Amino acid sequence: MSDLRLVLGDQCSFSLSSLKDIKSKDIILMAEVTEEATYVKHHKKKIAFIFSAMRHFAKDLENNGYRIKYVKFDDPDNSGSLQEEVKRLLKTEPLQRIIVTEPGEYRLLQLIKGWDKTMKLPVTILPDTRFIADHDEFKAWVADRKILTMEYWYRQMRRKTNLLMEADKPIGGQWNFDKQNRKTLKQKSELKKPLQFEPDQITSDVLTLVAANFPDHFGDLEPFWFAVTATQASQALDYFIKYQLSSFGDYQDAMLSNEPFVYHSMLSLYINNGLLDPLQACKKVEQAYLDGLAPLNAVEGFIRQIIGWREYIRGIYWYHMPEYAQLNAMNTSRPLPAFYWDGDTKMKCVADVVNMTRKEAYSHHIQRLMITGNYANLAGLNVKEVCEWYLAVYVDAYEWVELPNTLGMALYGDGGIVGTKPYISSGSYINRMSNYCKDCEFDYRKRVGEDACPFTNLYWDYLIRNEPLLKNNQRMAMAYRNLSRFTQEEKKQITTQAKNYLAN
Ligand code: FAD
Ligand code: DLZ
Ligand code: SF4
Repeated sequence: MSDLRLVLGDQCSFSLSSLKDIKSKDIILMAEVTEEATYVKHHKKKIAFIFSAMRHFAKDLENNGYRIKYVKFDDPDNSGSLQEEVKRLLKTEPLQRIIVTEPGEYRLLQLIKGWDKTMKLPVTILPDTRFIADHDEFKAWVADRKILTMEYWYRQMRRKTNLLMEADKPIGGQWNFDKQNRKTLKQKSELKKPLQFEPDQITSDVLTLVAANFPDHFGDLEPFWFAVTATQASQALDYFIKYQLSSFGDYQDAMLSNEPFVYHSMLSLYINNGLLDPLQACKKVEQAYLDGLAPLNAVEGFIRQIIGWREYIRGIYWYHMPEYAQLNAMNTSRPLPAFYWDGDTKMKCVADVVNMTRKEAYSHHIQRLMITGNYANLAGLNVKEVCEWYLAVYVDAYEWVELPNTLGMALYGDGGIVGTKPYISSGSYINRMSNYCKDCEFDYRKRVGEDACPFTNLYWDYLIRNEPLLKNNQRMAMAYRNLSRFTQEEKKQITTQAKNYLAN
């Protein structure tokens, strides 16, 4: 008897554990379903990317001789859910077992775990071996410590992968060159965009389908230029290494209006859906350093994002779910303002990030953190609504990676699991790292007054409002020392203006 091998939308990899030891009579099932496409209202480009990559991967599997059942979204018999599609296949094929690589979302894992009973068939859920560490390694690491500092996890991953190592020492004599990676970029020099691809017939069909079926989802569908095959994603990586990697480190934190990519790689979407293998990508980047094509601060910075942050974030998610998704340490409840969707705000920085997000389904890390994330935190926006926004609007977003980044890193909603203090900044730091403020109606220096920058005003208001929660945090000591220099009258003015801003 044969087995059913279910492959999910973000599992477009030949190296998948569920495809290992596959027998010629086994059937692979891939399905485009309403339930997955609408459990949050994903950006149109994200749906198109996932469907097109799925269709290309299914074709590759077929060309390699695998038996595959591919259910298109507009198949008249499509039931709309993965569970019902599995059941439908079981009606026509005598299958003895369901094999699947574990999904990246707790909700889906729970659902699949229940199939043993609902399908009356054994379900084998295999580890996702596309990550460098498995769940047990992370658990063991957590067991040894009170504070989960990413840097120490990263060092463990460096030793494990042997990336940028000389025997047991880091190349260059230090593990981390982050201090060199905060240069500002006030004007556009020769910025290149990530490598872009013309839609082929498969992608064009998907674009028509998405336009017809998801008209009320956020975002521009076209122009659509993402890689949708492993070969194209690998070309995008090579292009990044050739043209952008050398400056990646220096300008990692820099923001420029109308420039969503700066020197960022725009590879997360391919790594997360399986078109690019994270370790192989890091090895290629390491090779660029060894060949003298890129400096150590850039190469180390890039590798740290992937083997350090990416693996750490995933570890946090699985270690703390499902309780993690319910946390709201700052007790926030303010509804998400409409400008997160339409970009209609006088805050130049926020408008730029939202507009870029609408256009590209992308913004880079510092924009997600210091602009939309920082604002959400300072304004006390409802954490669930904010997390749902991030999950919907970014092409690389799956809950395992989106949730700890948003709830933990950006909102401090996990009360200090990911970060030891809230990531908050006033307009001054935004001005230092970007060119937004010079064209803004607000004045980044002012905390009160008609043109006071909302970030600057809310930064101080946040400290005042959250003093009981934060004043004993050692890492907030400097901020509270600065606040203590304000008179009661100054504090009152800040608070009054903040109330006004938030009400409007
Ligand atoms: P680069 O800057 O070129 O970095 C290289 C690679 O490192 C990325 O491709 C990515 O694979 C990895 N990486 C870097 N930082 C992180 C991180 N913090 N966590 C995990 N991987 C990282 N990343 C996602 O992949 N999906 C998300 O849904 C997501 N949501 C985020 C939400 C918030 C509020 C914040 C602050 C960050 C979020 N990130 C998310 C992390 C990071 O912003 C993106 O990985 C990055 O912007 C992707 O763009 P890039 O490929 O150009 O990255
Ligand atoms: C995000 C997404 C979308 C939009 N559509 C599908 C789909 O139609 N079929 C599918 O198998 N997966 C899809 N996905 C990805 C899943 O919702 C889910 O986020 C990941 O599989 C978690 O690892
Ligand atoms: Fe953003 Fe304030 Fe600068 Fe305007 S002045 S761009 S609101 S930080």
